Amino acid sequence: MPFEKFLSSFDPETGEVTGARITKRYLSELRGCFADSAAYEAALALADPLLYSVSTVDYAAGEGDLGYAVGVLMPGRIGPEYYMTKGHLHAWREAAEIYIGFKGDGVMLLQAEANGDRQMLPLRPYQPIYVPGHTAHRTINTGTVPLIYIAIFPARAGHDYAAIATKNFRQVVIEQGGQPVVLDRAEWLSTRGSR
Ligand code: M6P
Ligand code: ZN
Repeated sequence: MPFEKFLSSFDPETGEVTGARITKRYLSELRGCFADSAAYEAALALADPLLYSVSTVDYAAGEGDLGYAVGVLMPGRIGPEYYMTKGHLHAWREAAEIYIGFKGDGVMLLQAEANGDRQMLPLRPYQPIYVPGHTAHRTINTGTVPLIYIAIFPARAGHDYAAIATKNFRQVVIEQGGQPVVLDRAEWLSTRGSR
C-alpha cells in the first residue's frame, strides 16, 4: 500500500485531525495583535484563555510538497474586537495558500506587503479564499461558535510573524450593534482616544 500514508482524516465538527501536530495559542501569545491594548491587558489579568489550536499535517518538506492545517478559532472578543489569529506572511514570500471554512462565521484580513492593499473576505463553507504570495493574512471569528477551517499551503511556506507584527494589519474587525464591521485601525483608535 504505497500511498496509504497520504490518506488522513479530520472531523469538520470538532477540527480534530488524526495524527496531526497540534499547536495551541493562548491570549498571552497575542500581545500587540489587538488594537485596544488596555482592554487586552485587562482581559489577560483575569485569565489566559486558549484562543485557537492548529492541527498541522506534513507529508514531506521538499520543493513542490504540500501540507495542510485545520484551525479551530474560539469565539470571543477583547473589547469589541473579535478573537483572531496572530497573522503572518510566509517566510518563503512566494508561497500562496488556500483557506476554506467548514463551520462557524469568520472573516480573513488580507494585506499586500508591497503596497498595503487590503481587504476583509468572508471565510465560509464552499467559498475558498486564495491568499496570494507576499500577502499577510489573519483569520477572525465573528460568530458565537468555534470557527473551523482548513488551510492548504506549500510545505516550504513557513511563517514570518515579525514583519506584520511591526507594521500591523491596518484594519480591525470589531462588533458594532451585533454586527462585524471592518474599520481602519488608526482611525478607530483615534476615535476611541477622543471619547
Ligand atoms: C492556518 C494556517 C497555519 C497557521 C494558522 C494560524 O491554519 O495558515 O499555517 O499557523 O492558520 O495562524 P497564525 O500562524 O497566523 O497564528
Ligand atoms: Zn499562511
